[in-house]
Amino acid sequence: MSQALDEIKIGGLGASRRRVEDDRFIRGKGNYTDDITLPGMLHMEILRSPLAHARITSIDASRAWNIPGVHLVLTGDMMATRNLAWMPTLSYDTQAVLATDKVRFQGQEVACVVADDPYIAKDACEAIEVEYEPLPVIVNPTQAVADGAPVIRDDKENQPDNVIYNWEVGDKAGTDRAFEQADVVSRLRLHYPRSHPSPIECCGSIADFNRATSKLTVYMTTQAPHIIRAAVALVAELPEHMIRIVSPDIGGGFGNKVPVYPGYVCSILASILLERPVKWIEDKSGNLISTGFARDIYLDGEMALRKDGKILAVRMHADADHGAFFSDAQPSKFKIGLLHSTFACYDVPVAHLTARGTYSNKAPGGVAYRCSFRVTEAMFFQERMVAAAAADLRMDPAEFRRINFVRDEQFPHRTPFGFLLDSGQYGKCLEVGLKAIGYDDFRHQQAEARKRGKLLGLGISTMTEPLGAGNSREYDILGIKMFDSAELKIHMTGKAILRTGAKTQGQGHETTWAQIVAHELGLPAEDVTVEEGDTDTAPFGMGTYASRSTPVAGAAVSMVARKIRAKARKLAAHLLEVSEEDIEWELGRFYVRSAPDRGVTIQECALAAYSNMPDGMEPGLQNTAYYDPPNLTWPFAVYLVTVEVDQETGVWDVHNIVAVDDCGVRINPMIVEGQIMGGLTEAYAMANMQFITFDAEGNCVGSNYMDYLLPTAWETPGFELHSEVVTPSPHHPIGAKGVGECAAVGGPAAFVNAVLDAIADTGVRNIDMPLLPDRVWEAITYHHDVSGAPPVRSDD
Ligand code: MCN
Ligand code: CUN
Repeated sequence: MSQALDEIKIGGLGASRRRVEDDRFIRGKGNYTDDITLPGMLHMEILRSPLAHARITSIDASRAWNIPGVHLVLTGDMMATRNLAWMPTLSYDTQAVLATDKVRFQGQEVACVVADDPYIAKDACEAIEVEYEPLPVIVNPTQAVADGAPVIRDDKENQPDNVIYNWEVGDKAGTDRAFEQADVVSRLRLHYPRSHPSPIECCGSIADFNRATSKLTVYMTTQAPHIIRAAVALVAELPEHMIRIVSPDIGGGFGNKVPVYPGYVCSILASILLERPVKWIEDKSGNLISTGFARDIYLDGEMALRKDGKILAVRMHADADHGAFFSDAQPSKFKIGLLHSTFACYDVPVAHLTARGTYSNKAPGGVAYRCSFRVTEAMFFQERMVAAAAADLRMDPAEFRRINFVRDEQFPHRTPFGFLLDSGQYGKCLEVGLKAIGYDDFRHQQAEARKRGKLLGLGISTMTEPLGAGNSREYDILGIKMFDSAELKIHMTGKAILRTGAKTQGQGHETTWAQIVAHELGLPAEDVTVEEGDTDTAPFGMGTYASRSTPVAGAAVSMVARKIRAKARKLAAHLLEVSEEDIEWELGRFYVRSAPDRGVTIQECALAAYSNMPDGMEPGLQNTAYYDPPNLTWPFAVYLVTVEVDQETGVWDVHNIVAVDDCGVRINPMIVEGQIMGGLTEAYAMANMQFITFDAEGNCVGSNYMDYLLPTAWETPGFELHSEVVTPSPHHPIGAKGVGECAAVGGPAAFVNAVLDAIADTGVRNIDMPLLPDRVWEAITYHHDVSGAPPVRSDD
């Protein structure tokens, strides 16, 4: 006779619970970094370089110092006296905090002013006189390795050129042999342009050094507060226990808020020097010109194919433009992130990948933007290659995928680059997608439309993403192993507070983590408060990026709740006066196996933990779990897009978008759908309208929202989402896989494939993103590929 609670009713696993955080967000009651005002707080602004590459011959800040209301002017030389002119990056490189010798990209931080208000600070920045001696500029990898190229990083010993790394993975000899057996070799070269996460809230920090207690508190926009605490301890040489990093509400991160930026460091030093709180809030152009660029990678690939469509081998090379400093946050073993997750969902017998990273006179690039460390590039390349290969074989692209997918019975599947895929049903996802978009019908309509001179196209893209770094064996950042944590305290009245080492930026952790607790313990989700982002209270964790929260911190939430349940079971046995072995659990309640009517609720156990514990038992009901995942989780998705291209103008319109996402068990289906819609919107933006590029002088074209377009609800097409395929992760405690980035990762290729399918008759194999109308028009009109980013275009 079961009295188990209805899990959906208490807001457990699978409940589309409304987001608790939205109550404050939509009322304008969020507490963002810029909302915080501390007594005596001063304001900091940054002076940025107008030039991309130049020697600094002099900096005269005397006029700025004399402006009333100015408290401090920081320059590189002053930073140098404190050993803070340079800082280490998360990829074992160094980055200038404030420029001393040279500026290396347009927008680079040259000086800072701290004043009574931000307007005085901004005016004073303009009063600083900097003399520059311009140097030749490098804006792409070809220029970076050209003979006689200026060495950008002449500050570094043992850096004779602009090459950061050469990296390779896979089996070269085996791949070469497989190519000899090929019936057809399909080739493609493409550029994934620079893109910018561009969260609505820019970066910022408020540093508050208290001389009386020697404690430094920093409120800041960071996705990884504990890593920042460690970085500040090392860079500023402060004891770690005297540093408190608080990440309050974050207005979107998308990867932009993972790196350490000079503004953070300067505000901290300014607060230490002035012994007053110092606030730095970046403006939009500062954010767009200097922080967190992603992609900017040239990919060359070859696929060895058998006539019947089987992939025999893949060979690829990546040229990554990292800008002036190599500051990616990524697992240290992998110089080009997880780019080698490419082709993971296909049964490729053998593969080889080489990658070269180079410096250029651009802001640091290569950071992850809604991708698990370069997976966006990996999947884009894969799906564009697959489309090209199917075309070369004159095969239907759906059929080509079908024959090459890893089959259900092959899991766990080892990829040629060494990853172990946990689970999936790839073929089934594809069938659901094809049916939903009406694939066969569409092909008829397409043929009909062509007769009438109308260009319709359909693009397919699939993706599988390695989500959930660690395990700690393989994944670390600067040697810090990647795992995560959760701490759960159950109060005596059965209400609870949960804290994790992750940090929500809009993903809804306050809602979903409580659902996991509800699922494990039967406490109503609304009785569980979730807190993240304060290093003084949260257990140590690596933060939120790479959609690792559900796979790692979310798993820790399950595990800590199970520890609590184990102790509650002892309390239940004590209350029911039976031995623990005679106790059974059902959601929210322990009962006596032989007498199911006799039971106690989890709330009664909680009260007993403080008021009636058995002899010898430690009082209280709280615990912490650190979770080191055995493997990554591998969600899978199929995205299908139909478009109509206008021949005369090159403008293309989206007709339909179908998304089939299999992210294992969904904690909150509504939140998952929101994540997918957000990702598809970003995918559409990258494919259609976003272009941050650089002219030959290194001027950043696109550092404002007139050039770099953000789609609103008005431009964004509608989506049809499918959730019927669920393949639980076999190693995650509740079978969930990450999902936060899937659609941004897999989406772009669907749009590009659709446009290229519409103009297939022209023989054009590639148009690089963004598929702006002039580029599409050029391809249609001249029947040639349109590749690369200005100023280098393959046809120049
Ligand atoms: N979820 C779920 N069931 C699953 C998987 C996830 O209900 N099987 C829920 C989670 O509980 C969580 C959300 O979906 O509330 C996203 O979970 P997850 O996939 O674990 O991703 P993270 O929480 O680690 O979020 C990071 C991811 C990244 S890396 C970027 S970039 C991105 C993204 O999330 N940035 C975002 N989505 C974003 N969404 C918003 N609103 N703002 C950002 O900055
Ligand atoms: Cu990949 S951008 Mo998110 O990892 O913060």
